[in-house]
Amino acid sequence: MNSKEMTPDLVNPAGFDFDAVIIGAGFAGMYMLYRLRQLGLSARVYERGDGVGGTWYWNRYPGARCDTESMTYSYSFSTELEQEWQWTERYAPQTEILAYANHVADRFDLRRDIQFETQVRSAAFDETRRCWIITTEHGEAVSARFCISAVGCLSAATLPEFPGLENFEGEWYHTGKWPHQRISFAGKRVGIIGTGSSGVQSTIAIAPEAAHLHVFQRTPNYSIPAWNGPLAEQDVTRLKANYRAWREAARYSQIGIPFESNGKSAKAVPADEREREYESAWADGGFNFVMAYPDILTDIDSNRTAAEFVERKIREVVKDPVVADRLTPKDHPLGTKRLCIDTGYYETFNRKNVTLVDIREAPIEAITAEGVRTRDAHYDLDVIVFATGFDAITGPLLKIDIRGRGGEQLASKWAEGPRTYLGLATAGFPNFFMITGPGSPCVLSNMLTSIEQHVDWIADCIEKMQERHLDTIEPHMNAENAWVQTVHDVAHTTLYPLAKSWYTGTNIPGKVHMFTPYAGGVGTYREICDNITENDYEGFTFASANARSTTGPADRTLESMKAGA
Ligand code: N01
Repeated sequence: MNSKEMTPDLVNPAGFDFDAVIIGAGFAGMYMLYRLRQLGLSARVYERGDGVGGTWYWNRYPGARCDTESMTYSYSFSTELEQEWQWTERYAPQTEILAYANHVADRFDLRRDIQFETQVRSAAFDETRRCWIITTEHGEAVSARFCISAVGCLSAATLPEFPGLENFEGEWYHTGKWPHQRISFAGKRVGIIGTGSSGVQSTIAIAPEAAHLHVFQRTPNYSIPAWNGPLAEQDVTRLKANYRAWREAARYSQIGIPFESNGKSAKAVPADEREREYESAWADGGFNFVMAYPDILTDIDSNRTAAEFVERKIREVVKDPVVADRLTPKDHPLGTKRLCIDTGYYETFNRKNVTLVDIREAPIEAITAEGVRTRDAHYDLDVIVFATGFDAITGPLLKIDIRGRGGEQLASKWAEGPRTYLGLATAGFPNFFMITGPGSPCVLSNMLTSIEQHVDWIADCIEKMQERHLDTIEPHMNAENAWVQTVHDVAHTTLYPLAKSWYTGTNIPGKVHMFTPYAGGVGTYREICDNITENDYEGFTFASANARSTTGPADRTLESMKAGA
């Protein structure tokens, strides 16, 4: 007996094609499908790739790996899955994460509800029927009661306009849309443009293979060692035995990864104590480093102590002092541009076949038939790798023509920046949910922790709507306004807004500059969401076919939200 047969009263009574359409079959879309099936609901997932995995399907560039540890960057919803899957390295390579995504799809029989190679073009709310009409690039149109975005935050790759690219006679690739076949760099002159996480990882992987590698850097970023390596059997066994407590700690942590904080201010402790702490955090590697003191991301003087430590490390590793200086960030506090996590990045610049090109000093003027021309020189290249990033957080959503009540376009509503309640929903767009949307911790967190929290919240909400025979849910405008203000205010208690980065939208010409993730921490955010649920969905408006009813108190005060009350 399938779940639909078990709960016939829950099945879509209005004759829509599906109870829900989910856009995207990455980790968010797959888990959402799993949870909706548990409720006995019908769902169709549309996925533009020909396989599951989202980010890990598209980002196949050499060296791509997750910089959250594999035992943490994984689903927690199934203890069997958790116990049976064997991660082999501390930080999993893209191939292993994609294999994991495929294993999940097979293990839970998800593929039968996923339509691959299908991009969603538009989603429009039909006010008369109270449903969403979703149309695809193939001209297919389906109706669904709920439309759930699982498009991810970093899935709209951007290629800036470089004059002359069409004349380039070599090969070129974007890290975020990497081909499926292996690309050989052996004996080739390669140029990488961009030094964010993708550029850092590709540099490390391509340098040993290429005849020569030119790294075109506009802005240096801080990179912290991962110390990646094989996972020790005893560590895996210990963590698997303790998984429940570990996951729970992650859920109530700052960034969805359990760290123990010393609770001190970096600038207030004696210099020798601070040095020992930083050495220890450096030796642990990864995001541990920025968590060494809780005020590194909120106090500029404390931040400087951490930045100076890393800058010293760069000078110790990189033999040429001019190159070391060029690799040293000068325009932003540590961690305010997304930290890179590497195994051997700075060391790569000691190789004879690697050259760092400072394109802040001498910008790229054009791509020519033979390579890249900067203001000062021409670089002959056989391959160019664009590691130029993404139209982050809002980009993937706004590529779809999403229209709510009265035909209002999401892009118009968000013309001055995204407006959401909790990053989960937006007023005027009933029954439209966003998994890890703008205004939630999203990219400031371990994505798997945040995805599971949002999916569970959405699934529980839909279940309650079924029980109460409610047709639609949407945020009340007052609650949304207060939340947008909260996200802004919390961001400005941190140093994040000081950097030009994809966090603030400054990497995209014409994009509104605004720090959109909720920076108050995963644990605090979860408590806010849970309190809202317990307070009968405070700030949300529900409606049913028979009567319009506001079941949640509409007006939330800023103070109550900040306090997570
Ligand atoms: O993109 P980025 P990314 N001319 O935006 C440069 C996640 N991720 O793909 O800083 C010249 O960080 C740009 O320079 P500048 C992770 O969250 C995770 O690397 O704008 N250069 C910058 O150096 C990450 O943060 C993982 O001056 C240009 C680079 O391109 C996010 O994805 C791995 C330019 C873009 O860096 C994005 O990372 C990979 C131009 N016109 C990615 N335009 C892991 O988990 C842009 N640049 C390991």
